Amino acid sequence: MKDQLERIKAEALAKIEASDALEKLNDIRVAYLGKKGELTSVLKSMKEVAPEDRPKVGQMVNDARALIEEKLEATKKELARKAREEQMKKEVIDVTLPAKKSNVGHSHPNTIALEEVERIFVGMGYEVVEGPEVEYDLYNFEKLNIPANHPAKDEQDTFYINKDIVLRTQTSPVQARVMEKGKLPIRMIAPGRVFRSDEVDATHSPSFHQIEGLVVDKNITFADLKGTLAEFAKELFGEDTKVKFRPHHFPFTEPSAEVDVTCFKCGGKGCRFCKGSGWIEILGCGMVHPHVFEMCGIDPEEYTGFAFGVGLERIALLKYEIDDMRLLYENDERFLKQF
Ligand code: 2NM
Repeated sequence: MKDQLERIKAEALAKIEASDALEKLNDIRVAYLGKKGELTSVLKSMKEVAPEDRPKVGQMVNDARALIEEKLEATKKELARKAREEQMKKEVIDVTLPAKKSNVGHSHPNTIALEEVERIFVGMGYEVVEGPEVEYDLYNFEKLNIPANHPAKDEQDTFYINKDIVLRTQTSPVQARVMEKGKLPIRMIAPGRVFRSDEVDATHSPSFHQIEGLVVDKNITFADLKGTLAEFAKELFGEDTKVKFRPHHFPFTEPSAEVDVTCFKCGGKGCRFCKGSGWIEILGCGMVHPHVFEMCGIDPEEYTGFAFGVGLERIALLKYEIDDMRLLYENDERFLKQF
């Protein structure tokens, strides 16, 4: 019986020693210590042992059991440790590897210029309003005092979707829509993409951007227009900038003017940048035509207002001294990353 116990013990320990997985350990536990296990069957055959030897044999069985259990437990821990070690090796992170360079873009010069213009007007209490790029002829032309047969409506200038719908040629239809809503007074700018049937060259594109402004209130005068735009020019091009208003014609304003600013390169003396004149043209403006007010539901006897329009690309080209508008649309990174 003693030999049998020793054999069982040695066998169990050897198997435990040789096992390389947690599940195998469990099988060994069942095979030796389980209800039908080998050690248990030794206990069951105790009746064959002489009564005086029974306590001693019982003690031996218990010792063997304790030893096997101990060995099982220790091996289990060791296997778990090894498994964890393996996993750590597999998941190791090499912190010395150079990081992947993330390519962060930045604002397009048009966007930088737009945000600058918005900042200036929002600072003066204006709201920024957007509207549809595909517009009714009614809002793009009719309500802005540009009737049928007006030369601005020529197919040479305008992309027609059908006879009533066009790609907007200006952002003033946004202002016609705001006026029509009737909430007065109005202080707004309308930035956005506009479309004209132009050939591409250094200063033209069939799709470009405009920022138009509109102020409507009681007692708004041409002096308000001049003061506002003079302030705008100073903020955009520098404190010493002066403005000059030249009479002009727009269908939606009367009187109308074009505005020049003193050249910010030479201060007005005349240089290559301003082609020797000392002045640079930047925008068009005027007092809103009474007829426009009427068509947009505002009483021109009670309200007056001024409006203006600037080309965003023109501002960007001037501010960043870019000599060809096409550069703004090519999206060549080598060009864009300079701003
Ligand atoms: C310009 C020049 C002059 C203008 C007029 C209006 C409206 F909606 F009030 F009639 N919005 N913008 C305007 C006036 C635009 O762009 C060169």
